[in-house]
Amino acid sequence: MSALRLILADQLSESLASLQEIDKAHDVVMLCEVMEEASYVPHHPKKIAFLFSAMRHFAAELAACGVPVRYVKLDDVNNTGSFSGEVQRAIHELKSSTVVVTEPGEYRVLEMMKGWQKTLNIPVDILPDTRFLATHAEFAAWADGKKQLRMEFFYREMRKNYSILIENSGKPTGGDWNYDKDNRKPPKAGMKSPPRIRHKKSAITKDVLALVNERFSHHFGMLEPFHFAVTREQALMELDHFVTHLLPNFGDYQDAMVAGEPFLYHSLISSYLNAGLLLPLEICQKAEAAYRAGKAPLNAVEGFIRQILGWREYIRGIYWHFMPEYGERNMLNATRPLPKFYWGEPTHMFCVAEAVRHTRDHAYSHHIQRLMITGNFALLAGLDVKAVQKWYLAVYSDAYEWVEMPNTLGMALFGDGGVVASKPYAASGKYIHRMSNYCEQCRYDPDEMTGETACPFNALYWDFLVRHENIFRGNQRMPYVFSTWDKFAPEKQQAIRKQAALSLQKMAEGTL
Ligand code: FAD
Ligand code: DLZ
Ligand code: SF4
Repeated sequence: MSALRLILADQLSESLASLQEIDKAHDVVMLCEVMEEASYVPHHPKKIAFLFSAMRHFAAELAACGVPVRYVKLDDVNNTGSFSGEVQRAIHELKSSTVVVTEPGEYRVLEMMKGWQKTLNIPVDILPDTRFLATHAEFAAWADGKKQLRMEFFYREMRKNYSILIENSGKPTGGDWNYDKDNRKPPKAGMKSPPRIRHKKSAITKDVLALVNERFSHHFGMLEPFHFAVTREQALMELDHFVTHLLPNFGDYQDAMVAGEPFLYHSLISSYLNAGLLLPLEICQKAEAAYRAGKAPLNAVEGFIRQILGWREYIRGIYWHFMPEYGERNMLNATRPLPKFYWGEPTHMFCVAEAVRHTRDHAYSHHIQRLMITGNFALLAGLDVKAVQKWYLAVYSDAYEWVEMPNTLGMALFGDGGVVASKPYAASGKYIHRMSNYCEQCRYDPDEMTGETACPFNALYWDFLVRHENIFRGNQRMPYVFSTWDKFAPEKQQAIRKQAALSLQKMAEGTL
């Protein structure tokens, strides 16, 4: 028996199921850089460079432990360009008798793998991804029979299952499950991001940067400067830096947005966690230890742990529970083409331009920029859900379909019909003005509803709600919204809708 063990770019953990019980005398571990994966959406060059460099470092670490490794580089002459092609070539050359994989993070790839048994005429063993903290079966059991799948209740179960922030009495630490009432403050005047770690480029990284520059410079996004962690050791440094220096303020400024400050108190660990360089439980345990040692307050620690133990696991559960039908949903029939300003063309909306700038420069923008700026605009303007998802999947270094899709389609666009979000995350310029200093630098005015300088988010907000009145008027979580609209004089209502139409027209013309 000789197994070909294929490891994907987002599976770089020694604890991976398909790396256990390896027979070093006969088995071969394969990692391959393939054009199909690098270009099925136009991934940000930083994302491609991060993944290729992390793959090469991981392969070298395995080889140093005596594991036979077959590493296929993107520019190897015989590279067939796809997972299927590389598996076929490898089993032929190595005379493998079986293929072992860990389930991938995307339905498309899972279907591909399932097909190999037949097309390549070889047994394919697809193992569960034990890096996640809730199995598919556990999520399905939790979801079973529930009318609404609310993250908050799933999260409480996860806290109990893993004894995170749980006292001996079984009660949540501090008495409450959720401390968001103490979180989410607007930014302080003059607030700056604390310094972040910058990792020195290894020879491997330098080679990868040259390759990515040559092959992918036509993709949206700046390749350099490049300071990503590309090994587990470096990723652990990032985590320690965050827990020591930033976690104490994480909760307070989680939703704040500051011009020129892309990172603030966010952890920046999602790329490392999703690629396998960090594991979710170790992150939660380190954060809890900081609280127990009196080094970070409970509101920050609980809020941070909720993102990982709660939101991240819940989002993955939703993806696999509802796919493939989930990916076809478009509850609000959103079909407008994605405007070019998502790809860096100019827009006068400072908040949107700033979120896109951060994205272009860092392959990163933080959660509230993704949700309440680019996501909110896409929701209000009715942008095509598939085009928006493709954008999010391409431009962020942490994006894989299992996590991108429910966040985009479900949370930001309400396109799944309210599975992830019980009400749409729709907001006017007032919210953005409160949570950021963006509006001070914008040509639009968040206090104006109509006219040349009115903030486009304002009229679009009302227009969106009225367009979908049949869905939202009865929503119990939006009690005052329609009563406010109803109180507007008919002329005001008409002027707002006219202003929204004008903004959509300007958006199409590229002048918004
Ligand atoms: P922090 O703010 O420091 O949060 C800590 C960690 O919590 C993150 O690293 C992440 O692992 C986890 N987390 C927080 N929120 C979520 C969430 N909603 N879903 C899953 N994990 C969460 N996250 C991705 O990892 N990949 C994506 O492709 C992705 N696409 C998104 C698209 C949209 C429209 C929205 C609204 C959110 C998306 N998110 C995605 C969730 C979130 O925005 C990112 O996880 C976060 O911004 C990553 O930055 P950070 O590591 O500094 O996170
Ligand atoms: C995103 C990505 C890219 C850009 N390139 C590769 C690659 O060359 N080789 C590889 O193994 N994986 C890559 N990936 C990640 C895959 O697309 C990812 O594993 C699937 O989408 C499943 O999550
Ligand atoms: Fe954004 Fe409106 Fe503020 Fe301009 S005024 S930054 S468009 S919210």
